[in-house]
Amino acid sequence: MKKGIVVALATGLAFGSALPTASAASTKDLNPEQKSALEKMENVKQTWEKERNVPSFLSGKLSKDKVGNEKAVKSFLKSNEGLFNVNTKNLKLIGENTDELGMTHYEYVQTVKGVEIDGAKFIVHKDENDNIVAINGDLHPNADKNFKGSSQAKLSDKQAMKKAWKHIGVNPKNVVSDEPSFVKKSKVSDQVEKSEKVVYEKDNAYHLTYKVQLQFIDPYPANWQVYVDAEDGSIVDAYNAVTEGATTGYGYGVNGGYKDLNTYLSSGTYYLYDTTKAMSGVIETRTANNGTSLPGSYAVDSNNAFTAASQGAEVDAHYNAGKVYDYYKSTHNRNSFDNNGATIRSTVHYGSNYNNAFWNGSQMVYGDGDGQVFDPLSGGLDIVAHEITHAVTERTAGLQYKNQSGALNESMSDVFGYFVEPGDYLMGEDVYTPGQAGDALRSMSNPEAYGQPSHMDDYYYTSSDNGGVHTNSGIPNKAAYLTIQSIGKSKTEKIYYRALSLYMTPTSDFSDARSALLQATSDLYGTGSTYNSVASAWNQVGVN
Ligand code: L5W
Ligand code: ZN
Repeated sequence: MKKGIVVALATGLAFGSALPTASAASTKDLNPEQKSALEKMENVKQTWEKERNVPSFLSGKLSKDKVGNEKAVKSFLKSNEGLFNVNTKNLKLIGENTDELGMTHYEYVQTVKGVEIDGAKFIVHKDENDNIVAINGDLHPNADKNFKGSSQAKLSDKQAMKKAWKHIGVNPKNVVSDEPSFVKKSKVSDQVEKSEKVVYEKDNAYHLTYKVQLQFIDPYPANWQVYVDAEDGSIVDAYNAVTEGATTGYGYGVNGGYKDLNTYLSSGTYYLYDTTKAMSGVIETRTANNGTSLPGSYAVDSNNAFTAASQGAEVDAHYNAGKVYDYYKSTHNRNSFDNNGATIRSTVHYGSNYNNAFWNGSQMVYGDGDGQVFDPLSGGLDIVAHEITHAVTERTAGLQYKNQSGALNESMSDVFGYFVEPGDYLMGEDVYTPGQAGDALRSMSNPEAYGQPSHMDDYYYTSSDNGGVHTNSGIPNKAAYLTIQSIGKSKTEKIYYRALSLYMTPTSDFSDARSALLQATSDLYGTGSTYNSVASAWNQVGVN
């Protein structure tokens, strides 16, 4: 509905002289009856519905005589029929309530041949002294004249509902409503579909319709409003009234930091569901609710503020996954781990006191830690980068997760953890041993500090941990550290990504990694000093 602007009129003013020319209710549009009705009112503020030439909001002292009851209200309306342009007989009282200020509000709906016009509510407000002080709502002066057809429906409401389901292309047998599970789902329940007869205005024509409401949450959130012509069954109008869409919220991470979040609103609930990555799938975050079944349920919030302490793990998993996506896209033009826009799913609150995180071949999984060894592991951006890099490695080099290729796989995850979160050469420090400052799970610059070798002379032979993949990764980690120190992060990350995605294979060992990195270096920077620096880094850890 188009609304005009509000203009104030002082009583007794020559009508029109105070009206700005831009006013929707230009005085020349008012008929003499309207003018004279308004002149009898005092201190009128008014807004007009321009196209129908009826007031949509009037306030002031609108009634001369006291209006003590509904009958008096009706006769006030009748005496002002020329102003409102509708037959008072067609206004049906649907509510009357007196508020704590002593004002009484009379609610009417306009009808055509006894059938209500959809949305045509009109309210008369009187103060405690029985003066009408405001009138507002939606009036349809041409409803009778432009009413199409008869007031008798040819369709039954069952037939109308069938037409509505057909129109939206959903089989009612396949929908799930959000009723509690104890409600029997043997048939489409009243909650899922409703129908009522209304007159519906479309392009100034008035149709007798069934307003059919179809509400369900699966296969997608819906609150369809379908207007089915009651005579010929055609669809006069239809829209889904569910408020849906991408939005931004916020929350606090594991260590209390404020984070902006890309979220999604559906049916009044906010999801950690990020649809903002162009040409890509989504980034979604779930919770296992301290169980172990995956993928778990969506992490949600009722007001888009993920601020509860228990939501810290969800906030960081979501926020950090977005950061890692952005790193791979902006630095390597890689669109998600599969370079084809795959959805990045994380599940937090996995198990109880679980001191680990992993990529399970299709998603990330994070424990909460026991609070001694670890805080919730998604709180470490380098940990999140480590896990997503396992997915990248799987889809590129495919390094087998055992012995040297496995240690190389682990090292790639740590090294890209550094690239995503530079600043220090430590791994996991943000969530590792919360009671102890300055320590970490691993160090790339000083692997020995956390029990890892940094030279082939100290290679650790074991049958546990798939041949010591988390131990021997210290050797390639140290080579990466030496390379970064020598040629800088920017060249090193390009070399590493190129080697991982083009030259390493599932069985690559340390020596093959050296060859792959040197080939990538030669491709990108030739065989001069940069090349020599990379070779030297590997020489220093005993791989030559
Ligand atoms: C952090 C703790 C262990 C790193 N995965 C790892 O291979 C870790 C997962 C999360 O080394
Ligand atoms: Zn790992």
